[in-house]
Amino acid sequence: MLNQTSKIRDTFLSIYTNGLDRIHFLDIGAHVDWMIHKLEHHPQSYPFITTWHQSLYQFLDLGELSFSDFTQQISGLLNIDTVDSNKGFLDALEPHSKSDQLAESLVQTHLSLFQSEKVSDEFWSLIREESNRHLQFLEQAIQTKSQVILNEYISWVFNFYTSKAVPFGEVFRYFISYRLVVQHSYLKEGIGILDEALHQLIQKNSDQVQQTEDITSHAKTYLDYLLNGLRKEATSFIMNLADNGMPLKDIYIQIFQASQYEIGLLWENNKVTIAQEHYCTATTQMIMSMLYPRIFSTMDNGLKVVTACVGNELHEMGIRMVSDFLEMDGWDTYYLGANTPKEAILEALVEYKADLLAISVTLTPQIKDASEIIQLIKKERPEVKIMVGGYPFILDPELYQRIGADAAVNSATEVHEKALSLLS
Ligand code: B12
Repeated sequence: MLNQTSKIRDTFLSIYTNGLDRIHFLDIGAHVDWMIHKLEHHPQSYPFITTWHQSLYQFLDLGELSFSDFTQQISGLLNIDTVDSNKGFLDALEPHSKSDQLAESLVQTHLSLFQSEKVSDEFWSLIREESNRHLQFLEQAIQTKSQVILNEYISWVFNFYTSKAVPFGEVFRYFISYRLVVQHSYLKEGIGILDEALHQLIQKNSDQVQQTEDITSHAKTYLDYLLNGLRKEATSFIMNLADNGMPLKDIYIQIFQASQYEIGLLWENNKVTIAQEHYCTATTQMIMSMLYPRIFSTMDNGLKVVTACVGNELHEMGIRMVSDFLEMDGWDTYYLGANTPKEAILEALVEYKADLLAISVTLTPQIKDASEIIQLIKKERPEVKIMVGGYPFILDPELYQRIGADAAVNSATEVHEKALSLLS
């Protein structure tokens, strides 16, 4: 007992005499692990540990951090690399546990380390809902060897939470728990790219993180109508532009795509509600349908394409645009929409005798499904060319090769030419 007490005293002393600015997060991580181990194996030390623990909480109560304090603390966090000696409850993680189980462990770890009073109710429900996805992004970044995808995602997580007024300190503490769990799980090989992504985050300045897009005046007018619930006005605005000769492809890219990207940024920055985003998306889809008679009027070029989103992918407007652009260029298109099962895609390719399969992925976890379908098609229908597109392929231009696709392009405007070059 004497030893434990003096160790706790030493810990106090080292924290307070070294001063916050010189504290290494290596120490914090190790102390947290040590404390958990002690609590598990020596419950009699509880009163001492509790006192020490409370001080540690005060130390970690970084709710009032500025962005630069936050980045400084993250730099320290990156130095935790030897915490696996006394891992306590982290031992319970199965080496191959699935991401949903791991997400539960992450939530429990966070609760054990920081206790519920240190986690606001809103943040608590966010991390309960979203920890699984945060882990799936890391898993896919590891599997596809894509640093840039993780960089972008960590930055997104940071911006998404802090724009909801979650204090920097809470996000920081969550990153501590996330990193600890990753380090002791089947994802531990990802610790290097995770640290790099955290490094990248701290190099960004806070203004860059918050920026929204600079959109065209047509897109701005259209979005203003939608955000004010003026669906009829928005529809007439687009129909007038089309009647006055604005090319459909320009309406799609410069107005529909631009306003969708903008609404995404506004939602990410907590400036519009989910309901407003749904309303905008639904209205744009409705107007796209009203434009269909103009799309289907072109000549047939004899080529056939199946277009789809895979896995749990619900973002279907991008692939719908790809489909419509190919239709305008004379292709016969077979649009399957959101979250299409692998088998259904294969059946459609066979039944439809398609020359091309176009797959869209917006969320990184769906890369796994895209990769599986590509392997299946390459085996069962090797003559079909496969093109992929969407956010991860824009971020990482070589990613398509690593998952076995024949090509990727960044926008519906480039699809026709690229497809012709693949099929020639
Ligand atoms: C609308 C929307 C939704 C809708 C989708 C409804 C629908 N019917 O499509 C709903 C509400 C379902 C949704 C849900 C979610 N969403 Co959402 N969503 C959006 C939003 C605002 C617009 C998407 C869109 O319509 N884009 C317009 C199209 C035209 O653009 P595009 O997809 O990029 O497509 C173009 C190119 O990429 C390319 N392309 C695309 N596919 C292909 C394929 C091929 C073969 C080729 C060649 C080219 C190509 O060509 C297209 C045309 O030029 C985006 C914002 C954004 N930046 O996109 C967020 C966004 C994608 N969503 C996001 C998130 C987080 C989610 C959720 C996880 C939220 C949640 N907590 O539940 C869920 C996930 C659902 C799921 N399992 O898929 C984030 C993703 C963040 C990240 N870092 O990954 C974004 C970026 C919002 C944001 N800024 O934070 N979403």
